[in-house]
Amino acid sequence: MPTHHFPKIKKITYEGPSTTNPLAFRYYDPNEMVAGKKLKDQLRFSIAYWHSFRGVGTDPFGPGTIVRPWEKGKDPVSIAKTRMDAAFEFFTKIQAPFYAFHDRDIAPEGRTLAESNRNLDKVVAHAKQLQKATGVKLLWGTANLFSNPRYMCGAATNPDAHVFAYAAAQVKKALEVTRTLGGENYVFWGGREGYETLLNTDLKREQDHLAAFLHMAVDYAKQIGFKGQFLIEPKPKEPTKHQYDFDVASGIAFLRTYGLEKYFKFNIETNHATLAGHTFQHEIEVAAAAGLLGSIDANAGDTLLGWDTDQFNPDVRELTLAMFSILKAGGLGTGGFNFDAKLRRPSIDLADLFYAHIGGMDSYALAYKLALKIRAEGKLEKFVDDRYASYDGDYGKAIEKRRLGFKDLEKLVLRKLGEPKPKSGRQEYLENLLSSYLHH
Ligand code: XUL
Ligand code: CO
Repeated sequence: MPTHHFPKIKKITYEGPSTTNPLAFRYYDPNEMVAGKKLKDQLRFSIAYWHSFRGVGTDPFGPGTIVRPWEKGKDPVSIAKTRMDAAFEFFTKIQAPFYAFHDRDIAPEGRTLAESNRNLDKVVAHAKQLQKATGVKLLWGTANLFSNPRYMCGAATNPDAHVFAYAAAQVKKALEVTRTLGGENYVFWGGREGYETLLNTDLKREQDHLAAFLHMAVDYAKQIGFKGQFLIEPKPKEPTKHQYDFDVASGIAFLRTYGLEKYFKFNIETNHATLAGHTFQHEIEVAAAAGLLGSIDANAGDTLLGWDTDQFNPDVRELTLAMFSILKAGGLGTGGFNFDAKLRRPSIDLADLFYAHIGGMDSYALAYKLALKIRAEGKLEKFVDDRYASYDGDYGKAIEKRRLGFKDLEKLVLRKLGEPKPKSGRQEYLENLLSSYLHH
């Protein structure tokens, strides 16, 4: 594999918390054994192709600012292959074991679907070689069903069945290439599956169509022997005013309404959680409570901005709480931590791509270790267990088992229990306890 796209930057290695080298890890030591496995196998970090190799820093007020030296040449397929060489050099140097892509990130869209498919096949063959040469694996694949103008009114929820059919054909191919590359999951993010105004929208029909689409994907995966986990990535708004996969709770309701809950789990993105008015940890807990926690799109928003800024997340407190809930739920299974995060518009140097991911990976590695410690000491969990201990007692247990009704409980209160004794929720004590782990 050619290794000349980042000539000034060597493989990033672990140098420990006291290093002053900005191109070294302080907490992420990929080969460190933690909780019985190498850290890289515990965290399963993944690089988002669309941001790190297709993002150029555009915003609504101006064009791209980020110019990469490998983006040269006339033939878009050869440029795509060279770009992919650069990407795999980066994955290797940053020590990320996985990557994730949309079909149109890795290969250029052609004039027809047939041409797009041919382009994809050529680049996928190249990806297969690079995966083999480097050992880097595909965490998930997905289809871009939102950039091309044909999808301006949605893909599976488009009022035009012709667009639905086109999107189905595109996802068919994306599933095939994800299988070819050994993708461990396949993601559906809503893209433009939502509405701008109810004046022109049949909401019920659009939701029925989305469900039909997802059932077709499940059926086709069975036909081609794709065994990866399907994931839904909720987002409440942007690009549409209202996205149907608003948050995990509405996603669960949707999946159960249409008999899809056996086939899907959730890919939870930090910034999408905050846009929905939730914390990251809340979305993780809601998915975990339903047994549907799948994977994480690791990023952060800006609390002062109401859109998806997709930043790398330096907030170790937030991440420790998230990790705590993920560990409590038994981990992510085939999922991982995919850095769905992009450089700021003025961060134009190749080194910035490294600084960004070093920060992201270190924050998660530190948070993971802190969460393990919190769990090992068990003080937080013990507090919560004690708080609910009355449900382990005789009538509490009977309530949980639904063996008692209103009449029984009325009798119990009138004859025996009387007035409950208030107990403190101890929030401030618990905040201090959490801080004691963060500022050790
Ligand atoms: C958009 C977003 C997507 C998905 C993949 O907000 O997060 O990049 O992760 O389609
Ligand atoms: Co995402």
